[in-house]
Amino acid sequence: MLENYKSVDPTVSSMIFKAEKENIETVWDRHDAMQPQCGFGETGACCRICWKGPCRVDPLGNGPKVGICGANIDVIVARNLLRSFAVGTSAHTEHARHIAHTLLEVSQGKADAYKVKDKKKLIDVAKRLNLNVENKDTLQIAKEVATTSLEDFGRLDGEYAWANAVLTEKRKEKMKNLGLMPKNLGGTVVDCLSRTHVGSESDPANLLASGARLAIADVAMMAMGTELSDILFGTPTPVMTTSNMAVLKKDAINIALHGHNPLLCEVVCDAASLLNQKAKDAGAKEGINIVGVCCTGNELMERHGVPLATNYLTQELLMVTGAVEAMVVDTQCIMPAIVETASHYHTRIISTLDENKIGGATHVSFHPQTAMQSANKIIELAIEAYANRDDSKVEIPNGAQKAMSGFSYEAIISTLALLNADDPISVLTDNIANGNIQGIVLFGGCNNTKVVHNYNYITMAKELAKKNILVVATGCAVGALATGGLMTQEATLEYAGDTLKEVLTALGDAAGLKGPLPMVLNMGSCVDNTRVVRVCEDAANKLGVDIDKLPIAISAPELMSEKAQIIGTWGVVIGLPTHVGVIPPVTASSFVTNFLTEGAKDLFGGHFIVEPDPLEAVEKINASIQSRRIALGI
Ligand code: BF8
Ligand code: SF4
Repeated sequence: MLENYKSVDPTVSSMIFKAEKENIETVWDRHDAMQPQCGFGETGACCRICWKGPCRVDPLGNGPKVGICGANIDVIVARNLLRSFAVGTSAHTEHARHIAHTLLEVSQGKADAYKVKDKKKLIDVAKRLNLNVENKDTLQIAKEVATTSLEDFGRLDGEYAWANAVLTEKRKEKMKNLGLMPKNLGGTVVDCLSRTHVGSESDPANLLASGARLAIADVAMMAMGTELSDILFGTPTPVMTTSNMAVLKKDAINIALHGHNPLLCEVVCDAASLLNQKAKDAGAKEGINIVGVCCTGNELMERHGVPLATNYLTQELLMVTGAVEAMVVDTQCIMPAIVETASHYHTRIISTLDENKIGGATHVSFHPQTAMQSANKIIELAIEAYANRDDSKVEIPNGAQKAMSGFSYEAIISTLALLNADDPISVLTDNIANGNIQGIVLFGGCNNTKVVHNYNYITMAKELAKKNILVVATGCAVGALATGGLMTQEATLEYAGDTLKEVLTALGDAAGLKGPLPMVLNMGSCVDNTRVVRVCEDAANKLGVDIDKLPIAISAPELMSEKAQIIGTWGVVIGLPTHVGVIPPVTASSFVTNFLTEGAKDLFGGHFIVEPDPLEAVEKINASIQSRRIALGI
């Protein structure tokens, strides 16, 4: 029955139907055309590292057991994995670097479109980076925060400031003892990549260990990305908004902002409000309607309540509504296919980063110093495109889903403080200790054509909440759980177990919501996973343990990207059981598979749980949570 569905979002299903009618190819058509997918690639047994290859090693059958150079299956699988992790880390890092660099330019008066919006956060960050803030003005502190952050890329002396800031004392100690505490970002990435060069490292255990060091470097960079974004654009606070493809408006110029980095989308929003009248003059009665896609959407949703139209897998389908004037993209998770989809409509695809051009798109070069000019140009292009909209092709689905967003670490702590101003985190830890909240699960990660779009997220979140497990979400999990109606008070009342409902109601009432908090707390984009790490850190410190003892787990049931792979890996390395719902390409090596699912536990306390079935996955995650509760004596 479920096999007949591609997505559980009805607004997506109606656009799939329209795409079929209009003969427009979608990601699912290309998935089908790709079948059967190569078994060597699927299990990680294919090596293309040097030009003697490709080598396909056959661990079970009668084929070769080693590559032409003699690399065995464990080495091949571990090297492939490490390379993916390095790409994921690099992507997070570029994101963080752009933001840090812009903060530096702000401090030097070189980027007019930006300013320090959250001074409190700036001071908090400075202190966490061990900077002295006494007698310094805002721009001086901003300069030091930016400089310290940028130094982390190639720091020669001292400690990796952001790794230091993001880990618990106990975890730092552990990683130092294991020799796995990174010194800086650049050296760590280069070290990992150079190990995978032909004829370099052929010890799979050491390759995996360097992946753990890289994972710490990655979580540090993600924290940098989130925290510096909060300084420039504001720390999110709870906000009501809407989600799914029904957020497009027939009588507006619809601009979809897609990608990851808030530097661009924030300024496009500013320009849109300034040019709204021009859009009305062009005939769009409702002016400009900005909607978000993927993590850019999450960034805008958490800070400004901008509606989130959809997540990764369905980005093409948004244009099938025939009502999108422009899809503006920056970097990461942008399907090259959007250009072909747009060609069937009047939609302009506008790429913006010189280092992330999209073949066939209109390129408007974006730089922080001239951000407003670029943003104005983008809006002008969208207004121009509106004149070419073909009304006969327009079909916007009905029924936008309401959703609450904006649960930053600070917002969560402030909400807990409503019940105990002196010791906010104890509200959470006491309720964990007394069993009202059995544990916490963070949903993150992507969508994947191997899974019915959004199905696993929604199925699992409801089951976990029923078991009194608090659910939080980031990244494309937000798109799934928001469009699935689970970021609402109604969902808490309908699905949460009795004691979880009680706690969420006490907090919601205290916050003046006249009812519970939403069943799923929306913590933002993928880089914002580090907001959750801060909650974990506070809870661990309160309970006097490290994170690896907490009844907290991660789930990425529809994961695909390299970024999500390294996030899952740092989840394990900081001590959390981490579920993935897609079989990773490692199964050709029992050594690597066993390390990820079992061996990692001994070293780090966390491990991977691989389970495609969502209900089985809930059982396995819950079993991990329960065994941690027993070990804690609660
Ligand atoms: O950083 S969850 S598909 S959009 S990688 Fe990409 Fe995956 Fe979505 Fe955001 Ni994250
Ligand atoms: Fe084959 Fe070794 Fe070259 Fe990989 S590195 S392609 S296993 S020869």
